Amino acid sequence: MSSLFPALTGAPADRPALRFDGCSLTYGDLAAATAAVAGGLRTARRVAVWATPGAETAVAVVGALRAGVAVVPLNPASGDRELGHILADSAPDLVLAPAGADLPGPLAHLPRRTVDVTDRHALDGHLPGDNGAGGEDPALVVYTSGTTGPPKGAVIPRRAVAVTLDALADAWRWTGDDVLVHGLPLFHVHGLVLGVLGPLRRGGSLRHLGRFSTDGVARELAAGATMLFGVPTMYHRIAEALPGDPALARALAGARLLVSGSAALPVHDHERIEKATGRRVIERYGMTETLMNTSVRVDAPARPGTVGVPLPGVELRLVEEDGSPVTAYDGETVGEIQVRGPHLFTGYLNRPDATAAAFTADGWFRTGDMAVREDDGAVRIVGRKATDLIKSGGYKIGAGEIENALLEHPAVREAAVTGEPDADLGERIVAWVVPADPQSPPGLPELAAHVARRLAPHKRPRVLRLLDALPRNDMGKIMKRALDRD
Ligand code: MCA
Ligand code: AMP
Repeated sequence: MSSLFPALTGAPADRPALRFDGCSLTYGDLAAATAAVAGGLRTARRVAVWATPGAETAVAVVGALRAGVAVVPLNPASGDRELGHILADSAPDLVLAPAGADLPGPLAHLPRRTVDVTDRHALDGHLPGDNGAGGEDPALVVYTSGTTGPPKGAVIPRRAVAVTLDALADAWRWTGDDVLVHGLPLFHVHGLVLGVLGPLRRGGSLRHLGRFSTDGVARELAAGATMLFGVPTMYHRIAEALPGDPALARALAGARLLVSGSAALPVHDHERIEKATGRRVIERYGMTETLMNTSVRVDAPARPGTVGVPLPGVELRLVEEDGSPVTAYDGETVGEIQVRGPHLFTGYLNRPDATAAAFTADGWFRTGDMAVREDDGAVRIVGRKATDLIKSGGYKIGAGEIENALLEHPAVREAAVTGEPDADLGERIVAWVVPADPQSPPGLPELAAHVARRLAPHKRPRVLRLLDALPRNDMGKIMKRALDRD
């Protein structure tokens, strides 16, 4: 397969590539620094990357990909339980991390390689290289939550990365002249694949905010950035800030493209942003396992609330409960979205059972998302099959993993976790708990810290509701729909 990043060798050496807080790299810098990383990975098969929101993460990932080595991005805020699972499951040869990063216990036994973005080792001509790796070879193993059990590692091949980024370039007229700004985390598809590998594949540049803020967005868009990526929570915060921030409104008005994804952007936020800036936000729909499936095209009329049409190369269908395809483009008939094409992952690492369950016999991937097709072919997502998956701040979180973590707390006898609507996060995590001792029930801060320490801070419950007993059916199964809000 041809190179994932042709601009690394083809672009002028002084062309800007990446800017993170206090660190700017040109294509020349990046070519040399990633060659140094790649040169050190000759015998590795799979490496973990301590994915802080810094230039080291971009250099580590691109360096590994140049070496033909698969990357397992790690959330630096992951708790010991989550990290332990990911490391045991993915068995990386070593971890790439910035100098000075304080790596926690589960990483102690793994060889560590420090990433130095100022490394200027020239290619020695013997790099196994990008070109040595095939399209089916894994590029990334990204961990994603399911309804039950610990997260699964989605194995994403190199061809899927190339295909999805090129399809987005077509839909968005994304070129090397674009300058992207975002503050997304770098251990998921959105921030890493679209947000870092995307601009580098185009030969364009990225300015990463380190941490999302409306001020950072306004500053970079006013200073020449052309595109903004964000999750709906970020656009909601922009919509909230706009009335009191004319500089933000001016900056957004000047952008070429505003893109939202990872969860549904409420129509109200679409409308508030359009009213204040004259610019619409474009939605695209994807998944860790599928990368990007659909997008509103930059040349299509605005239609807030839809996620656009299938991207080039993506086969998409809606399927009824009984397996029959929905053929109506009537905006009403609901079916599960199933997709097929070269943008799909190859399977879950070490989980042939889960991989088999995710596909139909003829190779369609079952997304679990429910949608209708509008008369113009646009897809409108209306819900999700599994009630035990929660989308909070754009992160997918399985109720089961939080319930298991809660049950490990000595003050918890029984636990059920649900998501409920939240204006900022989309959904917030609610923990329903039967205390072990009703006389001294646990408090929310204690349970939130317990979950954050074991799993990750974004998986912590935001609301605690204490009960005498959980509602159960005759089989003893918890009836989540019977859990009252108040
Ligand atoms: C608070 N914190 C805690 C606790 N409480 N830490 C430990 N224990 C506690 N009890 C810390 C947090 O770690 C964090 O620290 C800070 O307080 C704020 O936390 P939080 O309230 O959770 O964050 P937020 O500011 O509300 O974050 C909102 C956000 C974030 C910025 C929108 O949710 C986010 O970045 N979302 C992006 C998700 C994403 O990229 N999803 C893509 C996956 P600190 O200061 O260290 O941060 S989906 C995907 O990839 C598919 C393919 C797709 O379609 O895109
Ligand atoms: P993840 O598994 O974390 O990659 O999240 C993928 C899920 O995010 C999808 O299955 C959808 O439920 C949701 N999602 C992503 N983009 C959108 C969007 N634009 N609108 C609605 N839901 C979305």
